Amino acid sequence: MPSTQAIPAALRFWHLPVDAAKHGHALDSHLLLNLWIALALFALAQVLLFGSLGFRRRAHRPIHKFTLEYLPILAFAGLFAFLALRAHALWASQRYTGAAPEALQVEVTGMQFAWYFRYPGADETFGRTEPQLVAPAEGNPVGVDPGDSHGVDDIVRSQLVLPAGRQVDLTLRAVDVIHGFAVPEMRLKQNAVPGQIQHIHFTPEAPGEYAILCTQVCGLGHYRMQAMLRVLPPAEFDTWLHAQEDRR
Ligand SMILES: [Cu+2]
Repeated sequence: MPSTQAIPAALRFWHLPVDAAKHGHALDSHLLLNLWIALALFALAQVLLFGSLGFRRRAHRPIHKFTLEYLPILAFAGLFAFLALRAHALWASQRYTGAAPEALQVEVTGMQFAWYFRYPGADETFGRTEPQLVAPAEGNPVGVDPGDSHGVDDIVRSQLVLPAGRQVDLTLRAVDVIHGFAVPEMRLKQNAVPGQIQHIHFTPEAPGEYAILCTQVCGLGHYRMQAMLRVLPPAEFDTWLHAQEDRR
């Protein structure tokens, strides 16, 4: 697939956003396969439609019902089952397979109307959170329990910073209503649902800055619920993370 830069500016409006994640190519290929098949079926339908205008059925050559009805139905059922199962396998590979043990753990919390990102700190374990402790104005936006020693070194930021080339395991939570965590360039979209923990893992590959959106209409301030994802080269990420640990 050509990169976005290789496409003339006038034609970019229909093109997909730049693909900056490892799994992006497989998803884009599947999307394009769906579109090409839809185009081919549309063309076939037009050929059959116009062809039938001049069709004269000859009495001595009856078309069997199986050929006319059941065969196309079976063919379409097989085609759509193939596309659906392939799509499901791609979808499930980021959710059901489990992240690699060495994946970077980051917790994402959605609330009206902001995203917060928590890193587990040096002990690599998230501290306990309590809904009644959520207090953005007092510097505890995700409700980390100060009584839990694992939470002492947790780092909470309003910007998501990740290293390029390393798998990331996101744990999504929401504190009020359903929010939709989406980063088009990372081909990521997953709802954050109050009372549930959602996991999604992926590997960002291209360093850069990408917008994090909310794709659920979550209230009057939904339009301004945005955050920034910064993907850094691994060495720069390590420097950034150590600086955050010192700052905390
Ligand atoms: Cu939202």
